[in-house]
Amino acid sequence: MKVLLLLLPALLTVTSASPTQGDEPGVSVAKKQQDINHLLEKIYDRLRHPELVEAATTFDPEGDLTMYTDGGEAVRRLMSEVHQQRLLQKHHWFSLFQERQREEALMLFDVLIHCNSWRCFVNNAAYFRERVNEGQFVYALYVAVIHSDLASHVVLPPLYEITPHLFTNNEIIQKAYTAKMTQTPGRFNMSFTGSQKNREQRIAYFGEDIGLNVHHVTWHMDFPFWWQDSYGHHIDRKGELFFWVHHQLSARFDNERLSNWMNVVDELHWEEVISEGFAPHTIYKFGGEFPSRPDNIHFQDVVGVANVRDMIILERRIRDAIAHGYVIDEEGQQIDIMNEQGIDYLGNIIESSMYTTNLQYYGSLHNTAHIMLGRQGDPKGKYNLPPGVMEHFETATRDPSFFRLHKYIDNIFKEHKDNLSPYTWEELEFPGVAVREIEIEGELKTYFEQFEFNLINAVDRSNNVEDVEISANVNRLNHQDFTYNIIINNDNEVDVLATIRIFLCPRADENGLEFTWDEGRWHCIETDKFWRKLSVGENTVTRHSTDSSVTVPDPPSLETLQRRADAAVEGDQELHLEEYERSCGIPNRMLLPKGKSEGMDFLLMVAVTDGEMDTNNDQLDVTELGGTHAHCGVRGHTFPDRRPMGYPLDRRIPDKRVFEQVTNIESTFVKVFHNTQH
Ligand SMILES: [Cu+2]
Repeated sequence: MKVLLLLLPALLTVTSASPTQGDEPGVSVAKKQQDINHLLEKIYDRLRHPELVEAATTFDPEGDLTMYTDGGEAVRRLMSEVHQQRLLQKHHWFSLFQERQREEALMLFDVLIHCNSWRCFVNNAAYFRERVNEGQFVYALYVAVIHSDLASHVVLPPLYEITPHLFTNNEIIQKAYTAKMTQTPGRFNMSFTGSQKNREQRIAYFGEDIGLNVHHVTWHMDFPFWWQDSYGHHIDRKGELFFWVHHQLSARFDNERLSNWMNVVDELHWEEVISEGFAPHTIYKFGGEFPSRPDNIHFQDVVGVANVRDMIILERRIRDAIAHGYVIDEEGQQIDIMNEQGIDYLGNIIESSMYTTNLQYYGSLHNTAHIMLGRQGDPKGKYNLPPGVMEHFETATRDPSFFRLHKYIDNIFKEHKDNLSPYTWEELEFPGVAVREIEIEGELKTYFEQFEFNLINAVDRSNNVEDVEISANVNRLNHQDFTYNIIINNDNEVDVLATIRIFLCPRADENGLEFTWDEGRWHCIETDKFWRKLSVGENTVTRHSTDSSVTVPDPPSLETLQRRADAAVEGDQELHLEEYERSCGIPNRMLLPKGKSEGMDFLLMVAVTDGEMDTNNDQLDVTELGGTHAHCGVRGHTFPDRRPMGYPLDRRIPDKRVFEQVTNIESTFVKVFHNTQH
């Protein structure tokens, strides 16, 4: 990502030797990176690194309460649970959707987020790594690194290497154990679940992509549903982002389906059968196999979670609010949602997050639906099965029912968006600005490639059996890099700041029937959004596909992070990991949908809108705000784009002429080719 060189000057000075703001001097980012690497190595085993072992044995979390910004309140709570032995044991599965398990993980997060020095952070992490459940530890540490200022610039290793069980299948795990026990290095080909008899198998490469899974789980760590502002800051437009990110995931899934001659996915119905079953072929590190679900089962009440009828009632209350145009808060006051903020209220209510206006009344439709779907294999708990794939953000998108659920949720949001009045000419235009030409340099071409990732953390460590090299090979979607060249005229007498929004929209359904503008706009993929200053006269705006603000590059492996951090600590080289700081974002290689070998038709839309009006930051034309702001915002800041997410395609388009009349929105037809011979 070349543009990252233009990042805020502060980032450029980050080297192995530089202290970070607000922390004790002398602790470099490289040292912090090293600590995190060691903390996450072989998480099912005891700590090995001498410094951390020392911390885990001699550190007293309650020894000096001045090291916490909350006076030690959080640490006292957690320690009292430790002393009373109330915490979930180690060597047990962990699910964030289990209330008590989540509470415990958050107790640890609460301790880490209230540390006022790195020493406090790392000592507590080491101490509790040896005392709390491994899944809870990993979750708390990841979320704390993401949200704590102390850990800024630290890169989290890809989760598929830290908890590989949640990203690969049991066949591979078994092979990994055999390789280790027989001391035979192995590189195993990992195939997607299911067989070719299953139509859904055609798009398994999407839901089972390990990079997409990392994006999904990290997004939910950046924007946790349990977040409260007392942790230190308010998360801007969290509800709206919940809508937008999942809407985009649904749109991407539908585009993959269309690329494979399948229809767009149908929504889930509480009173109809769940047509697609799912056999996850995935195993917990501790707790056995993930439960399967046969085809065409009727939804059953889940003991201790919810009845199907409760879900229908929650849905009705929400749809009623949308029809009324207002939601109600806990005091019974009405909050108008017939405006740009309405979607944020609805997102918070539907997910639901702690920002919901009324948890008691609107409940938690999305989160509860995840648990309901996860338990359909054992709804009464008769067989004591562990949670299903839908109960982990790491594994949820594997199950086709994930996309049915999210189409259902998305349609509720659409009902609200469709109630708002369509954008007028005035709301769309950018006076004096005209898009003259949109050209793509390079072909839009996708292909599958092999990717290898390390499985060493999947197997136990033993004093008697040496580790051998073990890795998995997966097929994953990629595309050739390309460049947009956009010619834009600025007929104003002054330079203007422009927001450039790029969307890729499918043109026809699986039968080749062309979508109307109003149908098609809901399936558009946001491929980029950025800011540029337009000089008076003609401007050629060049933008590379690798710079997209919806995507992230492939993360470095834990081994690379270790090598780089070690070298930086020893002073041999600088760390320079800035471009990997965020793992929230669609993998760049998945920017384009697969397309077809003979070429699949898309409409590429470029909307150039007034940057002065729709941004929160006047530096936007020279900074990239950490890369992935379009789906992931900017950590600790307001969302940089003031317009509704998805603008200008988020509202009904009853008359396409309004889009044709404005000069600042133009589109062109493109084809996406899939190369099977790569
Ligand atoms: Cu999600």
